[in-house]
Amino acid sequence: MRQIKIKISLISVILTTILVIPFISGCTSSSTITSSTSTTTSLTTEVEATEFQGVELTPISRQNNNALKGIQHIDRATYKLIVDGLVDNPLTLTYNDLLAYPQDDRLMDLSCVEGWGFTAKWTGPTLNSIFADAKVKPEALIVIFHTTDVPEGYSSLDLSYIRDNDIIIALKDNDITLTADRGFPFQLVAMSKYGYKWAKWVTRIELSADTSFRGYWESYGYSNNADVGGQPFE
Ligand SMILES: Nc1nc2c(c(=O)[nH]1)N[C@H]1C(S)=C(S)[C@@H](COP(=O)(O)O)O[C@H]1N2
Ligand SMILES: [Mo]
Repeated sequence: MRQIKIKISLISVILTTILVIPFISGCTSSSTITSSTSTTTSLTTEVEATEFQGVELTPISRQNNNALKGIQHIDRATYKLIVDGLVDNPLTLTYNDLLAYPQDDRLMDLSCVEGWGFTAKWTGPTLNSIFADAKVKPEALIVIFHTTDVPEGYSSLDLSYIRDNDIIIALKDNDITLTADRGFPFQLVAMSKYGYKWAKWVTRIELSADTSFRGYWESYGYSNNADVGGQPFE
């Protein structure tokens, strides 16, 4: 009789174990699924735009690429954009600082001087909003873009051109955050200027009065004005 009682309680322990353990592990795995789902969601919410303002966009997969020293890899967590030179308030901006500015959209063609081009939706802060924070001095005439591949000054544009056209720096292309090959953290959207003015991988924006400055391509004779349709060489 005693033996039977022990056997019954043993059976009930085994049964309880069989019934309860899958329930506990089921809970555990379902909460794991929930958290991994939310992580996945935050990475996949970006959907590439195919059309903007009634115009069909060039898919990113068909957008050509140009990099004179290969793709530059910039780390989002440690990235800093310096805005200095002829300013009263030099800035050091993180990637999150750039995201915190109002983000404007532009429908714009990038036309490489080599003959290819594409149409995209570009999104990011205006340089005017950043320059307002930097308090640009009245003496400033040009804006020099320093990049990781040409730190001494990749290219430049007139400050009046940037102001009058409300030029943006694009953090997104067709609603997708730029990848390294596309110029992460941003590409300058140099409206109506040849592609070589569309600086990628920018780490420093310098306000200057030195109108004799010539960027990388410009020093090889490419037009400093770089108007699309105009003379590519000076
Ligand atoms: N820092 C940097 N920016 C750059 C270049 C480069 O080599 N280095 N290439 C330029 C050229 S020639 C063109 S046509 C465009 C191409 O931009 P995409 O790669 O987004 O198409 O980037 C421009 N910006
Ligand atoms: Mo180009």
